[in-house]
Amino acid sequence: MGSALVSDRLYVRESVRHSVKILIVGHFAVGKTTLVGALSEIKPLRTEEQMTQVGESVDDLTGVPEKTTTTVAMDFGRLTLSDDLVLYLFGAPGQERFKALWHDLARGALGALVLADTRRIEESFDVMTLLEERGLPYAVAINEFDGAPMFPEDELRDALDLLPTTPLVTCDARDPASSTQALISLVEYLIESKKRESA
Ligand SMILES: Nc1nc2c(ncn2[C@@H]2O[C@H](COP(=O)(O)OP(=O)(O)OP(=O)(O)O)[C@@H](O)[C@H]2O)c(=O)[nH]1
Ligand SMILES: [Mg+2]
Repeated sequence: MGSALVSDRLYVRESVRHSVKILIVGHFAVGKTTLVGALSEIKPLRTEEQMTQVGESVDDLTGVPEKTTTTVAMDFGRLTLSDDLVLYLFGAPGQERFKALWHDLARGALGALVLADTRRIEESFDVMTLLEERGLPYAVAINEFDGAPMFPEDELRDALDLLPTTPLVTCDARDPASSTQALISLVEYLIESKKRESA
């Protein structure tokens, strides 16, 4: 196919046989929009709205002072992971007030990548609980912000109360290669889980 549009990756490759919906979740300002933007091969759909001074008491900007907008509905992107597999990425807002929307976005998803920040680890629990309630398998990716504390993996697993099988990786949400690796760890885990279920 010599079409400029195809080579620009606007359309899904003809060889693709499987498409999978993946949620990108995590608390406020953890880097969800950044990660979907870094990964998406199409122009990501964003629903950013300006944050106001009134919102300062609701959405805690500690550690991300330069942040001026927040996602009010979803992020959407697409990533072709192999010749026959395409992932549709849905970034869901992390704040409690968007919970109903979160449930709608989760419909039909095969799994989730939970972004976490070591400066606010306890803020990841709400979203992990939501995933567990829905029975959605997930992997956790620590988005390494500059100056954020680093901990050994076993301490992080303890702090996040992860099952031994739950993948835990680190990433830089701004970096496509690093973010792709985080997503691959989730997809491998989903494939392994499916194999175990059907064994
Ligand atoms: N240093 C650093 N900054 C990051 C990283 N990821 C995101 N940021 C910055 O952190 C801020 C928050 O990122 P967003 O992608 O908007 O976070 P979000 O989770 O989508 O935020 P909400 O939708 O408002 O919950 C932005 O200013 C990003 O530029 C990272 O890996 N390192
Ligand atoms: Mg966002």
